[in-house]
Amino acid sequence: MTKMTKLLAILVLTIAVSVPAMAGPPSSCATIQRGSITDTAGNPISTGYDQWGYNYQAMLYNGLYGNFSRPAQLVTEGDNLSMKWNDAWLSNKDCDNDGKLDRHYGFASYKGSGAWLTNHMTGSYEVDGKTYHWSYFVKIVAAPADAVNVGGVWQTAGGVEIGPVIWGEFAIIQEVENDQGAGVNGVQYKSPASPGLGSYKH
Ligand SMILES: [Ca+2]
Repeated sequence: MTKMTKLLAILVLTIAVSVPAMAGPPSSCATIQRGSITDTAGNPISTGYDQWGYNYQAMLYNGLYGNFSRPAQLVTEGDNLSMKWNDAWLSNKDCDNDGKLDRHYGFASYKGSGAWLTNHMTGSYEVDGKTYHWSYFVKIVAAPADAVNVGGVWQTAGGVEIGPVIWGEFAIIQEVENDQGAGVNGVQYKSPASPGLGSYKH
């Protein structure tokens, strides 16, 4: 055994031993697999895609735009919507034991939580018998704890534009739009501070 191999083996062992004692989600966190977590209507959430298009375990939505609000009567046609989000936006665990998936766990509100969400919409429309396709992609992040809302635009503590305010505590940091019929193509907005989803934790 070379010195390096031995060192690596010791490192692996140290990590294996120390992980259970390290800080992390409490062991009492309920999981989707256990079946005790419910949606807002009180129905149990399960793993895999549900009838609306949510996969809460994988933190994904792939369905019709008209179904993202989980309507009682499913929409069967219309524009498509894909969403992705991170743990801070909507966790796949219930660690505060209220029977619901956690939002901004460990933080009083979304602001400063590092939460992010992406939406990708696609659709088509007809004008004079011709079909046009369009798509819209947007990245949304929770504003950092020290961000300031200046006239409807979040700014960093240093005064750099993060992006337009949306839903109170959030900022739009990137928009990409394509619409053949309207002649719209490509990046429509890119945050001067950063278009990176993981850039706004603090
Ligand atoms: Ca919860």
